[in-house]
This record gives sequence, structure tokens and C-alpha cells, in this order.
Amino acid sequence: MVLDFSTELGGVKFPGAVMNASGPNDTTIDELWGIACSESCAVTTKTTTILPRPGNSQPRYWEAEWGSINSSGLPNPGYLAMIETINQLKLRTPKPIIASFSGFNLDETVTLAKALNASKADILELNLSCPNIAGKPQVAYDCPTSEAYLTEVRKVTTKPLAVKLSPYTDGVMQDAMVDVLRRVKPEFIATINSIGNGMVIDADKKLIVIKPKWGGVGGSPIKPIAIGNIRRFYERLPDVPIIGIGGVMNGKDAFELILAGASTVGVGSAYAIHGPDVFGKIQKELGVELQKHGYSTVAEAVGQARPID
Ligand code: RRO
Repeated sequence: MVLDFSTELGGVKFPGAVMNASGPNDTTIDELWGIACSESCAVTTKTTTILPRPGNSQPRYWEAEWGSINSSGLPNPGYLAMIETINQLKLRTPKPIIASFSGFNLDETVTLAKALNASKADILELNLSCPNIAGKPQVAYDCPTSEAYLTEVRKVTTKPLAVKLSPYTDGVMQDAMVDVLRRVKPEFIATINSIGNGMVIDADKKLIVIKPKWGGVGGSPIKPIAIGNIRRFYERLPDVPIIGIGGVMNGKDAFELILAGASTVGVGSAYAIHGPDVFGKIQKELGVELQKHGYSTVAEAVGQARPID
């Protein structure tokens, strides 16, 4: 039996269950077209800002079999160019386009939200969790500021809204964010972003592998934190679909995030390492897991991990 992975979440139809997470190789029209032509069930863009940004100095990305570390620093062509790219892409693909954006203050956030709402993007993803801007705290760790941004974005937009959250390792802070999301009611929660301020050392060379030393860690090491975050949001906000991200390197990982409570799965590091064929591979492996456990849809498996009695 071939599983039907298509689903409707937050009022948007997705032709599958696995998509790219905002971050790697999702800025240019060619990169985004490569994602559109793959089995990815949506096309998520690199986070865009008001002004074009070159990002941090190279090397700012490093990968291994377990995942990656990046200190990209939000390189992007600025929102006007990104909107042109999104509009061009929409002429060529029926897949939902998720436009990720991040302002450096409330005014910028509102300007970006308004402009992207008028673009051909299908979902707006407010990234409150970039770990790589020196001197700028992650907004998602500041609940009042997060609420102000989300509330004002809501006032100027009509498209479904996703909020991209930081990894929380403090349950009380996570519950404070739950309260914010209960008030703002986004259509999607996208969680987690990379875990910031990690460091990788090449012991043979006695070298820190990226500039400027620290970066956001993705891949297998962050999977338990992703699962913990997904599960808490799923338990507290069961009606908000979760785009589960963090440590999905294969179909079994995707299945674990779904069992925790994710309705669909985003892939960052594994896409950066293996390219766009990885989405189809992960989805196929996910299908094997679902069938092995007697599920005929992803929806049946969402949140089905049970606690020990
Ligand atoms: O560009 C980045 O440095 C970056 C971003 Br915006 C993000 O959201 N997550 C990440 O790991 N890197």
C-alpha cells in the first residue's frame, strides 16, 4: 500500500509530510526551485530582513555525519529581492511557499509582515530565534517582546502565520511562551531552531571549525531537545499544528517527532548535507515506520508517544 502523505494544516494544503526548514540553501531562485522540484511538501525561504545582508565571514558552516554548525548571520538579499523571488517561484510551483522573516525591531517586523502578506507567499513565518546576531538576544527568549511582535504582525496580515521558536531548556519559560501563543493564536508553531552558541573543535588541527567561533548546532545532537519542545507545545496547545524541526536525519527521526506531536516535519542539516533528494528519502522511510506501526496516515500518529504508566 502506498501511503497518502497529503494533508491540510492551518488552512493550507500540503502534498506531503516533510519539508525544508528555513536556513540552508533556500535563498536564490535556483535553490528554491530545487526544493520545489523535490519531494519537499513546501518551499521555505531563508529568513529575510529589511536590508540585504552579507552575513558573517567564512567559514561559517561546517558539517559532519551527525549534523552541522552554522554562524551564517542572516545572509539574504533583503525583503524586496526576496519577494520578487517568491513571486517568480509561485508562477512555477503549486507547493505552499513559507516566507521566513525577521526584523531587528518592531517597526521593521511590521514592514516585513505587511510586504510579505502582499506577496505570493502562502504562509508567513516570523523567525524569533536566530542565534547568530552578535549582541542581539533571541526574541523568543523574551516573551513580552515576542508578544508585541506577534500581536502587531497579526494586525497587518491575513495569511496563516507560523512562529519559529528557539529551543527552550526551561519549562517555565516555555510555559510563558505558551501563554503568549494562546493569546496570539498563530496557525503554526515551527520548533526548534538550531541550538545557539555551540562550538565544534577539530581536535587533530586544534582548531575551532567556524568563524566567529560559536554557532547554531543542528542535527542528531539536538533531537531530544526538539522532541521535548514539540511535546510540551503539543500538550499545551493541541489545536495548533506543529512543524517539528530538529535532528531529522532519517525517516525514523521524523516518526519520533510526529509521535511527540509534530503534524509535519522540517529538515535543515540533512538537506544541507545531502541535497534535495533527502526529502523523498526521509518521507519514504517515514512511510515504512508508519506502516510498521499500523498507521495509514501521519495524522493518526501525531502525539501517540505515551508516557510510562
Ligand atoms: O542565518 C543564520 O545565522 C541563522 C538563522 Br536566521 C536561524 O534562524 N538559525 C540559524 O541556525 N542560523
